[in-house]
Amino acid sequence: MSENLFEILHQAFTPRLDAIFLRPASGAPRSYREVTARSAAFAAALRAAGVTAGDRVSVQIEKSPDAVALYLACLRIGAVHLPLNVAYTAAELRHALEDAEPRIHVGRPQDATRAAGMVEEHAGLKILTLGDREEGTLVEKAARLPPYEDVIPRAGSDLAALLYTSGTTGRPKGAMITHENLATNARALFQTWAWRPDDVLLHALPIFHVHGLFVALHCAMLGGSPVEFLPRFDPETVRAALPRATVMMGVPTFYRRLLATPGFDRESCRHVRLFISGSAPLPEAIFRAFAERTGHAVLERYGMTETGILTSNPVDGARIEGTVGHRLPDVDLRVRNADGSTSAPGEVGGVEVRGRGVFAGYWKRPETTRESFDEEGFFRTGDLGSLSADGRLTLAGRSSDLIISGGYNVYPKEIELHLDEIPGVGESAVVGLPHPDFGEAVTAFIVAEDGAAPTADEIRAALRERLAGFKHPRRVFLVDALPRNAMGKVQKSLLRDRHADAYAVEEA
Ligand code: MLC
Ligand code: AMP
Repeated sequence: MSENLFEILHQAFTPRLDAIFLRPASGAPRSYREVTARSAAFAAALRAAGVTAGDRVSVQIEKSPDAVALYLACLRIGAVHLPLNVAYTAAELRHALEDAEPRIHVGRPQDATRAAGMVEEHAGLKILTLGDREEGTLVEKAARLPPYEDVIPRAGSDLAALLYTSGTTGRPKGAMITHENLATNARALFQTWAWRPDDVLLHALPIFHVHGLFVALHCAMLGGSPVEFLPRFDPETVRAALPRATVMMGVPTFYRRLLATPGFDRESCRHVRLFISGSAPLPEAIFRAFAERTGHAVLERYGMTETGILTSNPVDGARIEGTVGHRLPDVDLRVRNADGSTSAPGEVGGVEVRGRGVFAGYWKRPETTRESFDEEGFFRTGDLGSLSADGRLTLAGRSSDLIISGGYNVYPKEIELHLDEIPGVGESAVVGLPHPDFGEAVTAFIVAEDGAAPTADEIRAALRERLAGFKHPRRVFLVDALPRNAMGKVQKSLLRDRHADAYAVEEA
């Protein structure tokens, strides 16, 4: 039997084909039937452009109902969907294209010139824009073809998506996500969050990451639920749309900004049954302030690109601030000490997971893949945590230097490599420092070469071409030397401790 995720989702929402699926902030709402039909139209255009099962289709486009239809079109024809942050620069895009070798790249119309250059560099790559009806766009090509209504059979182990996530090496690597991974996690969340027939999802997340694309949209599709589909998180728009919603998912920055929004109160949340937070730690102060203001205990869950969602606080029962709850069905989770022994309850160790939701490995990186799993098939998440006697996980930080800024992951190494190339920079160290709005802020420490330090403007200008804005250091400190231990390794913890208050007074 085919295990194509498209079929699983389609079967689930078929009883509600004529109900509204996506209600964008502007433009007409789209029913499940319309989005399904659009996916068949895009599937025809992709196939006509030569995409076959297993081919990668990279997309760097704005959030829209058509972007969702394109994702479904990829699933339908067995192609591997590769979503990219719209903030990525040409250099970041180039890395993904070189590594993933997609058959087709679908970009924004305004990026057409940038994309045209890429075609010359990547033999066999075709570029399309989603566009409107102009000549050569995906939409226009689809309109000239009969829709492709079939669904290509897939095994559970076949790839459905390739998501680039950074590594300690500094270069993003593709996490291979299968149809089974996605279906397993979608079902587990649907069940754990007790999805209801009358649920309405408020969606203000980007759809190039696990959170907005898989976690949020798959739950809605399994329920045939309507989605208030906002282009981005704007607190005022969210406040205005909330009275129509029963479930909202977001990163902690969303909740902090909502609390700072005039008029956001109990009345704004009158129909909401569940506020869900994840992707970064939810500060206890926000949890408490939110509960006080709205009467809602935000439900915190924990996950990763490589694994999907792993644990969740309960819908019924106590949601304990500072903990990320119990493991989901189908997740085998343990906490181990450095010597390989199982940590005692309350003892902090490395979080390791196994199960049908855990990814198939890193694209074209068998060695890194092998190193990420242990001999029993457990994936080392890199997160540190402890389990309570009743199985609740509390995270205690990360074993890597990963920075999470407003829910986006930033790997210091990637930034340091670029900083070190700037004339006048001798060496650099990048750390995350506590920030009132983003949770953590990317912060750079630079040692000048021969005393000729670049100015802050020069650094900004150099990075603009190379890195998406959310990765840029919010502050750059010029220092005489980086603190090092006896082995010569930069002591980032000292930098973090010494400058912990750097953003304490920054206007949030
Ligand atoms: C934007 N900017 C950021 C930023 N987002 N800077 C630091 N950290 C961020 N997260 C910068 C831009 O580069 C730009 O800089 C300026 O802020 C304005 O851009 P914007 O797009 O208008 O920003 P804003 O609307 O304020 O965005 C903040 C945000 C957004 C929190 C709403 O970042 C967001 O939606 N985050 C969600 C991320 C997410 O979905 N994560 C899930 C990963 S999946 P300049 O200099 O150009 O002006 C995952 C697994 C799991 O982790 O468990 O879910
Ligand atoms: P990503 O690689 O973008 O999928 O990010 C995954 C990482 O986000 C995890 O390894 C955690 O470090 C972090 N994360 C996700 N959810 C939470 C949470 N609820 N609390 C703390 N950290 C989280």
